[in-house]
Amino acid sequence: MKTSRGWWAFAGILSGAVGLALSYAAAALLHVRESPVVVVAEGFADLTPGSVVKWAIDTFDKDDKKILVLGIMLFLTVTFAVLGRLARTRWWAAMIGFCALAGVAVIAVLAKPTPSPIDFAPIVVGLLCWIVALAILAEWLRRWEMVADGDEPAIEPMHTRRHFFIAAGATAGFAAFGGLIGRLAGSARRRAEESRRLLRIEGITAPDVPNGASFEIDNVSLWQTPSEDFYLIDTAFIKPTIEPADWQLRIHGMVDREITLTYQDLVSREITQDWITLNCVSNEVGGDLIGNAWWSGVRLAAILAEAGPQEGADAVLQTSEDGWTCGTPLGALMDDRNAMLAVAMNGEPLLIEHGFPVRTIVPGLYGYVSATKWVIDMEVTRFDEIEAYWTGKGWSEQGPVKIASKIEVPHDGDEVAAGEVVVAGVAWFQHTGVSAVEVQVDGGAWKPTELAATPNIDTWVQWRTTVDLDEGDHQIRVRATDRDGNAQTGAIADVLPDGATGWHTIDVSVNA
Ligand SMILES: Nc1nc2c(c(=O)[nH]1)N[C@H]1C(S)=C(S)[C@@H](COP(=O)(O)O)O[C@H]1N2
Ligand SMILES: [Mo]
Repeated sequence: MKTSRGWWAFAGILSGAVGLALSYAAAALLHVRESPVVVVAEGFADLTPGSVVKWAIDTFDKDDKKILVLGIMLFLTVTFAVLGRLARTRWWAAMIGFCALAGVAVIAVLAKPTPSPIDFAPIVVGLLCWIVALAILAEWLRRWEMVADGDEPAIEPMHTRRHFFIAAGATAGFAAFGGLIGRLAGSARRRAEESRRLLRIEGITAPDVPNGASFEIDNVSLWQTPSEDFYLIDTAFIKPTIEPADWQLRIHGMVDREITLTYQDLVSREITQDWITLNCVSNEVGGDLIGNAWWSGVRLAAILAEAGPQEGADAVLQTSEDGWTCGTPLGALMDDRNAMLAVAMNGEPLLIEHGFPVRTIVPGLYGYVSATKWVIDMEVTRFDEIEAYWTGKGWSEQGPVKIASKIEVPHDGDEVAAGEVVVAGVAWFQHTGVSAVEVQVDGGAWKPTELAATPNIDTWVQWRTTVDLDEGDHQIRVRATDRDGNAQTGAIADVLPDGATGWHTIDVSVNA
């Protein structure tokens, strides 16, 4: 009995299918906007002459994209069959084939406007699945052939054949499973995106950058960080997709009255809005893990007061839908600062990545102890009774922000022309405020800079000055002083356990 070439082609197609299905699932779960096949289809469409595209649109109407994807799938099916047959005698050729297909997807992703590393993950998943699946199936096919050729009479022929079919069935099962996961995850995301798009929240106004807050200097951070550019930090491998209608927040623990809020309950309360700068405790001196936005939401002080915290409570353990936790000082949530359950950022409902539909924002605290995205539970408690996600990993229990400043113009390592050089950047000390920013050249005297306006003490402030630099290498440093008159320390501290300190220092070479 001979195994037909057909079974090798079949193994190739099955391996191809499982790789495609799992890459599709990976794309949906990781919220990569499109699966590799769709990215390739789009890249293909971009490269196609306009007249052909127009013909396709006219001929196939709205189905033109589907037909393109279908065409690619057909091409892939044939290619997988060929690669499967090749694998019988020339394993390496099949591997080169898989890598070439993955390479096309990589090129298509690179051609997109803003590819991020995560966009390549589905391709890697697909390629690995192709190789592993074909290796397993090929192994059983080879044994089957050996038995058929009578090389190894010790093995029962039916037995090895059965093994091949079991492996093939499992591969097909994985492919179906991947397809299903991809569909489900993708549709949950699409539904959440859709409800976010349709959401209208009463009382939310569009941001309006305060007069004089921005010096409009190129390469200095925009005073208002666009939501799409706002830094992202979370432990959620799969971002929660919560529909507002399904969202609830339970406030319980050391309270007189437990409260459960629905989304409707929340947004029918009085809306508070303000400019607030949020930063990460992991931000290195001079780093980018900081952003400033117009946040809209409902003040937590009033809600917590209704719940009635009991004597002795000093903390609120917040939990997100994905199980992340943080411990926030009860005082910071109840004093006069604008600690809120935010529903909008920059005048639009929160982006899913930034906590849709509801997250916490507390001016003056690092994100890791306060800014819970996808928040669903608040337990009023005591610090000595809780351990939160990061405090269990060596980070400090309390995370008040530290005063900081950075130089954004010139950039570290820049070459500039001798003479008057503009030096500018931002400084921040949320909920205390910055009163002065000074720069120092080559360790000389500290020189004051001009500060832009700020609407409150919770935002960053832009600063600028000019320094006179002559030819050669120079070092520029910056330090801020807070509104209580305390200057930022030059002592260097690591981000662990409670935030970096030290003066941001840059080197420039000045040309004649
Ligand atoms: N659910 C959840 N919320 C979270 C986190 C997280 O890992 N999970 N990380 C926190 C940290 S460390 C920071 S700095 C801020 C960042 O918020 P952003 O991603 O919207 O900029 O979110 C906070 N909220
Ligand atoms: Mo953070």
